[in-house]
Amino acid sequence: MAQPSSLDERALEGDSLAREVARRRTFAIISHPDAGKTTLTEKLLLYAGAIELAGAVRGRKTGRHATSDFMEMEQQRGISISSAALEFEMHGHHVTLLDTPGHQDFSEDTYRTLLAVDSVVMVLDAAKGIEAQTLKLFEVCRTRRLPVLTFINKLDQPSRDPFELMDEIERVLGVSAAPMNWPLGDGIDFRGVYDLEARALMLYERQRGGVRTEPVAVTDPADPLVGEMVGERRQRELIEAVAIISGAGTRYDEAAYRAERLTPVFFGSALNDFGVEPFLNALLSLAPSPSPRLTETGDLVEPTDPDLSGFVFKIQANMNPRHRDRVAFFRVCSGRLTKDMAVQHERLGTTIRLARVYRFFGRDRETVPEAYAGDVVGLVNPGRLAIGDTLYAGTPVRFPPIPQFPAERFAALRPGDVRHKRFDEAINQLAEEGLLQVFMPQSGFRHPVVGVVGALQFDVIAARLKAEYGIECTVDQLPYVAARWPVSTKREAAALALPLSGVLAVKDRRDRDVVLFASDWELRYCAERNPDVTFRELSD
Ligand SMILES: Nc1nc2c(ncn2[C@@H]2O[C@H](COP(=O)(O)OP(=O)(O)OP(=O)(O)O)[C@@H](O)[C@H]2O)c(=O)[nH]1
Ligand SMILES: [Mg+2]
Repeated sequence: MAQPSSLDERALEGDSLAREVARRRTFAIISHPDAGKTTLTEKLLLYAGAIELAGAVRGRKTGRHATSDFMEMEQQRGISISSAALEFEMHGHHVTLLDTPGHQDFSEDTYRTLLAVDSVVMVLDAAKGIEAQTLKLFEVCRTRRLPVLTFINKLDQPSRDPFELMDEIERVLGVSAAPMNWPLGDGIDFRGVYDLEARALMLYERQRGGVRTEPVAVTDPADPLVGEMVGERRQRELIEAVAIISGAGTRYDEAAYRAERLTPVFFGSALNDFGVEPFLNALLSLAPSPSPRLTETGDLVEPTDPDLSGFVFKIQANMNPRHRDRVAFFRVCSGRLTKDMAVQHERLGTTIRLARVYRFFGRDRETVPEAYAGDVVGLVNPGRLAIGDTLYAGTPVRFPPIPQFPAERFAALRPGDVRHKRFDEAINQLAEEGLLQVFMPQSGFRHPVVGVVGALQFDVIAARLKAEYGIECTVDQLPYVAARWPVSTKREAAALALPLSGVLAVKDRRDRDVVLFASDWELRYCAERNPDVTFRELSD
């Protein structure tokens, strides 16, 4: 694209950049497994008009699967394994939504995704409140300074007292919780929610074949209409609750939300489409547009800065059987990205051309002519892009590296047939995605040893090797719990003194020495016996 020549043109260009940035909302949905992230995602897409029919997490009856659970194993098991990017337009906003997996074995993928967003939706199961994995992910949001909106889900099932849930959010997460609506009953007794600001009842009525929801404006909770619609007992409870909330409760405060000191809380039921539409509207109006990003040197890159910059936070191969390729997911942090533009590859110190730029919708993709700060685009550029790479045009920048989680489980992979080249290629591609680390034993086994963070990842590896590469593979789990890269502090490295058992000497993909340890005991033993060697947790 030609550079704007005159001052006027530059000002116009700046205006349009500012407009594009202001209308963008980029967020991730997080929670403990099974709270309903994928279901909520699907319903948000439905309201946004981005899909016509909601798929189910376990779509056996209808044959329709959730858009964000596109991997075969996700559909079979009804869990999310890998984050999915979904982009759509709504009410003049350009929304990028990232549905993340809740299971801790896949949390590295979730952590990376949290680097690419500007805010977060936290989903809680109304019967369970704050669960372990939600707490962990919330802590990450806090360190990343991400504002959090809360959706308390599954009110159609027996739920905990809403005050107790609010109290738990405040106590366990250490933030204020500001209710935006209030539930009337729960489980089979669930009658809907009262919108505290709009003073409207949203009724939840079970009907054959579905649920009817209708906002009904009322003057306040004591309005006789309320009693008519939900019964006297529920009305009394609501009057009491609203009195407590307006007396001692936390009110929504934009500055506190943006500063991660407060989370606005909404109640609903994603599965029954209840409370999803008002939540989506609130999301668009409350969630922040893309914020400035810190570079590795501590400078801030403004989203409206005219020079393009951004980083790769995820790589995934073979997302769609029709396109067997490797996609690097790139978060734009500033400027305007246009198709075919030439950008600097910071790590390689070379120029690359962005010839294939896509916008994603689950597994589906379309070519994008341009993208702005906040957007997540898929770049197809096999082998040249790695997780954490910065691309820029104009002023050089480098975004902070994306830390890799240390592997805690190890297994030898034995392919059924002997197409070694194909097998090596497959393993290398999965390693590029950060799904596994590959090691070659120095002696003993002939097969590669892979390291992962959680055991479920072994199932994913076997399933993907079969589905995507046609390789049947046996996974033999090995009794090691840690990998360390020995680095000698002396110039002439002596041979390592290793115990006779409980360790395995291997090489990594870059042919560096690595030792696998069966327990802390062997690790301590080695550290004591090799005082001139530090055992580093990660290679880079
Ligand atoms: N009763 C009820 N069930 C729900 C509701 N929302 C989701 N579910 C069910 O809860 C289960 C888990 O939902 P998912 O959307 O897959 O949960 P998730 O948070 O995406 O789970 P992971 O991605 O595996 O972490 C599914 O069986 C859903 O049908 C709800 O509002 N009410
Ligand atoms: Mg899910």
